[in-house]
Amino acid sequence: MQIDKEQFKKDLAEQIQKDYSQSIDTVSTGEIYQSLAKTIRYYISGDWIKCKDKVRDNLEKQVYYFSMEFMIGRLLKETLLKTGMLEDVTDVLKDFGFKLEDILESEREPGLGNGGLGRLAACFMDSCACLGIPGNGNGIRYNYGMFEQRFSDGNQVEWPDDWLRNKNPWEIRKENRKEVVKFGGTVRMDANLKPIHEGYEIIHAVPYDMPIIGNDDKTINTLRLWSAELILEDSELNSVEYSKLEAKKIEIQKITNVLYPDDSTDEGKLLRLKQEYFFVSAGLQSIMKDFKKLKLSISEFPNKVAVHINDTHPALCIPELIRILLDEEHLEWEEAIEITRATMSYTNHTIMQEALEKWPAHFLKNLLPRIYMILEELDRRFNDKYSSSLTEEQLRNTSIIRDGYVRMANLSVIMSHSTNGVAKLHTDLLKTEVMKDLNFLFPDRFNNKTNGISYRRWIESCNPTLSSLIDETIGKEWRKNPLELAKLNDYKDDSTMLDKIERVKNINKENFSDYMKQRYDFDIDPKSIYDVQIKRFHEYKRQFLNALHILYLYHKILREPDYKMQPVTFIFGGKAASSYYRAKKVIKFINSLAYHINTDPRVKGRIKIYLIPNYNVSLAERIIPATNISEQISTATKEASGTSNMKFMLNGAITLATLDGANIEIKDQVGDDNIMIFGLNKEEVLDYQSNHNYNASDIYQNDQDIKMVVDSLVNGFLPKLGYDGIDLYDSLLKENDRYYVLKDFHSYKEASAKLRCMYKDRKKWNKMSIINTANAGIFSSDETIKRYAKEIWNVNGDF
Ligand code: GL4
Repeated sequence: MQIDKEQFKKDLAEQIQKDYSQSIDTVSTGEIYQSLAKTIRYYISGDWIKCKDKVRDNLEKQVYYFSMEFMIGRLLKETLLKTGMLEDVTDVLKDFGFKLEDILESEREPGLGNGGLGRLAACFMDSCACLGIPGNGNGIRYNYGMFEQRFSDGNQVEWPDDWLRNKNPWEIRKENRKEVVKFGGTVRMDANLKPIHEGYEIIHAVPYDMPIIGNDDKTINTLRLWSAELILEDSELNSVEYSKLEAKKIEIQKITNVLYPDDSTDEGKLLRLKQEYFFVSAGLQSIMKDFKKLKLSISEFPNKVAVHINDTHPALCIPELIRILLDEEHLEWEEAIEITRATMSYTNHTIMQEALEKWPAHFLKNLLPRIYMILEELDRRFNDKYSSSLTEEQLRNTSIIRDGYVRMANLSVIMSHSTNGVAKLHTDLLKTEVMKDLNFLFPDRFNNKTNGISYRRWIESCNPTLSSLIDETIGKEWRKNPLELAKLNDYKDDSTMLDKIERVKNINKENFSDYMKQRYDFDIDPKSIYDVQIKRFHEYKRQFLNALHILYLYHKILREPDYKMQPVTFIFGGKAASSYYRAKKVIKFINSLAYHINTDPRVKGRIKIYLIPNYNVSLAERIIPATNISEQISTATKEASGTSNMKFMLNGAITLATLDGANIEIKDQVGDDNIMIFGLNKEEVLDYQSNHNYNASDIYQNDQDIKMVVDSLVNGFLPKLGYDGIDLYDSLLKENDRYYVLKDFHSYKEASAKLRCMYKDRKKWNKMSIINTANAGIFSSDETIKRYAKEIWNVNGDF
């Protein structure tokens, strides 16, 4: 977008005056950020309106991506880049005496997600807009996002993330588009067998819309987040006593107050279910209203609307759409089912049993009686249709309601036209293990869509130095078509280019080290190898294995004071769920280890270890460009895909990985020589699991190195760890090491040593690095979204 700098200056100053009744030289950077964002939002609003009009007037099919999480990250820089306003706005700010960097830093990151699943949703929204696909997000506007993580005595402490304290300048509250969501009550059938829902409580859902900007200045889609609010002028409130209003308001707002209510109690679980229905119902009602304005036959609905269910959290989309079609549009069951199935598609993001959602039937019956009736009918129809062709066991595995639970994954597969996994291995496991009976019934519905990442954020925005080097080398075409990065393969033996690659990495490492010093007073040596594991803390992701190995190196250095090794800084980042006891013990372990290693003069800087507090998207953007070694070490079969693995690869890090998730596809891209693989593979893990022939104690008893590190969890070797090592010790020996940490220990140790040794030959390392970047094009979320659009959503377009 071409802007007139003088006009922009005036508009910005005026916005500041409106917002703060102050002149520009008296406001803070945080205040400038707010007014700047609003000015930019105003500048793009014309295109936003045009885009909505175009979609409506041309009766284009729209995609609605329903997700409980959208981890969008900071928006200012990305918006400036995509609109082409970055340089002009930097100049304008300079004229006013401000540095863009400071303003960018004052943006609070919306923490509306938890990990990969939420970040994927954000990358997908970005890709839809950039490809010109009318794709809208539908989610929840949580008052408090993912908690802010701090450490106290090495333990994780959770602080509320009050991200809306200074308001979100990108959003627009649309009270006139509010919807009513009904909870509770009873349902009876009238004389014509039509359901009458009575005695329910109503909650108003108010949408807040944010623009999702494409990079051609034209497509601007909408991320719509719903908030539960008390609307004061409504007649329903006549029945509420004035003195009780405040309490009522708090009660209502609770629904969208926090991401992940504590689900260790029934009350917390119920709140989560309420959240799920709340945004699903509001979203679908508003979609139906827009559709009806088109004045088409209802049978056209699936031709104009695709609803995507991001994991099962929004699976209530299915009975909710059926409810609308039956009760409000008065269709027959068969047609309602057909339309619903043709509209819905579902992505499964995990095979971890504990994450496959099951709701106690009585929760649904009480909270959503009409929805529960629909679920019962769907289950009855399914059983009627398939009971003769399935064994009792197959029927048990596939039914929607069984043993007093509603199984959301089965509902999603049975009632949608497409179910996809997120990496080849993951899809394969869904088809052959976790959902094999559903796959037997509906083989055509299962498909793979390997995840992807947005290149705008994960290289262009976060790694400008590497991006410019790539521009210089192969031209700028890769920014439009990331597959063009393959041209870098031609430079893998070009020593000038390899030197440049190294220089870029070193600059990024220095920048990162400076930032860490300034923000946390960490002393990171930019000459050391940056070996990084950033992700949620979970046993299957095995930060524990990484930490045990560091403990091993520590012992080795103490035992052999002159042991020579390439200095390494081990960097961790990630949060543990607040109720996940063991993951929190791993955090404590890493922090204790960091304390001892970083303060022990005998180590002489050979190894250092840092756990960066409050890992989030903005931190990832700083760490990833600076990383040499990317740790992707989950137990094979457990990580559905991973996406940070792709971000690291793109930025030239070398992956140290198990054969899990998308690591396998990364290996296929770069070849065996440019990735370091270790550990058990899928077959070996499945074999241990089915034959129960794994014995962790045997390994421990018969291996001196392993015994030494495991014992140091509990023998006082790390005084800071205190008694907190006991649970971790037990996880290995009492619980027989469910994630095969001990089994993989040696191959991990050797793989890690080999990589460090390879780093000595910098030319070879830089070559591996460039090969990684060159072959990362396939993991662009644009490529992934093109496949979703064509193969799942049936959206046409010239992409
Ligand atoms: C996850 C997977 O754990 C992760 O491997 C995957 O990359 C991501 C996006 O598909 O989805 N599943 C859940 S649940 N959370 C995730 O991050």
